Amino acid sequence: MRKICVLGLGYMGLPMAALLATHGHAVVGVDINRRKVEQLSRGEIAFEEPGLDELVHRAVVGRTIRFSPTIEPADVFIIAVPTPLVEGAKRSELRYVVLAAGSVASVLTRGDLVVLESTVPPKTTEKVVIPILETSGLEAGKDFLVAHCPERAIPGRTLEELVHNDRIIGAIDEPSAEETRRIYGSFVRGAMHVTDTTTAEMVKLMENTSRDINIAMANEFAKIAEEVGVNVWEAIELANHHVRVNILKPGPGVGGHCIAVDPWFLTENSIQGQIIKTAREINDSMPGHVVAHAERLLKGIPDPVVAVLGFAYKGNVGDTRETPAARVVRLAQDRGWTVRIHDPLVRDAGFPLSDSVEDCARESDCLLLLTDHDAYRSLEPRRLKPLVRTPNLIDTRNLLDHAAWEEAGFAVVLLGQGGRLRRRTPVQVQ
Ligand code: SAJ
Repeated sequence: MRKICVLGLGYMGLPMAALLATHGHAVVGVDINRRKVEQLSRGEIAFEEPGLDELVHRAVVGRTIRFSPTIEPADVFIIAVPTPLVEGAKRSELRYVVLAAGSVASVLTRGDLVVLESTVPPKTTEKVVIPILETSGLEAGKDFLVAHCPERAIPGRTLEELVHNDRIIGAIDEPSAEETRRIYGSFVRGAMHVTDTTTAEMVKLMENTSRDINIAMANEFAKIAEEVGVNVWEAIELANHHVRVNILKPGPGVGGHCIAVDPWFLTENSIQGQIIKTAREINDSMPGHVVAHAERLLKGIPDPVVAVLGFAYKGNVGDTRETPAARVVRLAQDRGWTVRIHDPLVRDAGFPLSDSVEDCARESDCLLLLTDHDAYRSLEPRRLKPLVRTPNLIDTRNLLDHAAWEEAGFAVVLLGQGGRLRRRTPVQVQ
């Protein structure tokens, strides 16, 4: 059994802490936010993640986890603090990593292992974290062990993916790799691949950047399809029948704390990165593109009211970090439109939220579906039609049955559909 301090009790740190605490370790969850520590100590978790409540509860009852605002000596330190962008700039804010490494340095002793989980620009472990840890008077590799083990689990399936996904262990030497493998091996069922710390940093950034670029390609296809009168969703589905093609889906933009952020970590210290920057710009242009669709539909309507359905950054989660919905709402408000927002999973949007879809839709001039929550699939256009002032619908996720909405009297715009919507004709298979 190892005593493990997990620093940062957010979307990744808390699940990690709970998994370690239910797999044979004594865990102290540390966070500088005292309110969060008090809430967790009372068993309150500030965000939804399947299975997490139960796992934390199990660890608390089994007394293998406790929460504290202050770090204490331990055998292992796992740093899982946020690495956002610097306000108004396209580069990483490493302030929390620096603070966390400094606090580890204050209690570090010979033989300890320090693992950095936070996503960081290449060379951060070597050039930023290790020098801070060495202010303890101890030397990395000689006196203590270091690894960078980037998290790769997807919100909404964090626990399942933390257990079953492969892990990358970027270690400074063989003993660091071995000890990290031992700790993570207590719950990870995927393979663990060992490399150096800078390669591990780069791998994580490449994964998210590749997804960002592929989504940008889908978004660009959507814009071109609108110009040439093609339904991009149908075209993508057909293209994906090719054995070596797998195009992702267009949408109102890329949100979340990772994919919209991490690509900039690759470009911040490099003169390369043209595709990366362009992809970011294309994805960032999507909220404006969606609002331009709404502008066309709302032309001539005085004091329009827009009903936004879905505020989370993606379907079936309540997470609003970097959500493109916030940009859509602000752009709409800048035009003087009244915006109402509904989301069945979001607790705090930073904007007032309607209690029900009906409240949101009442007397509105355009329903704007931004998030592909399963709950929205069962929306009934015939029930909403008498409530709205003008029956317009924009579907940015291709979630709804457009024929049914048109039959109920709505004018429907589907993102990535050029010209009029047409019924899907079955594709002939030879
Ligand atoms: N999106 C699209 N079209 C798609 C797929 C996604 O528009 O075809 C949008 C989503 O709506 C969302 C955004 O992209 O706004 C990102 O969603 P996501 O589901 O692609 O990814 P995240 O941000 O929830 O999690 C990603 C994952 N990375 C990869 O799949 C390479 C996850 O494995 C990482 O652990 C996570 O980032 C992270 O923490 O880095």
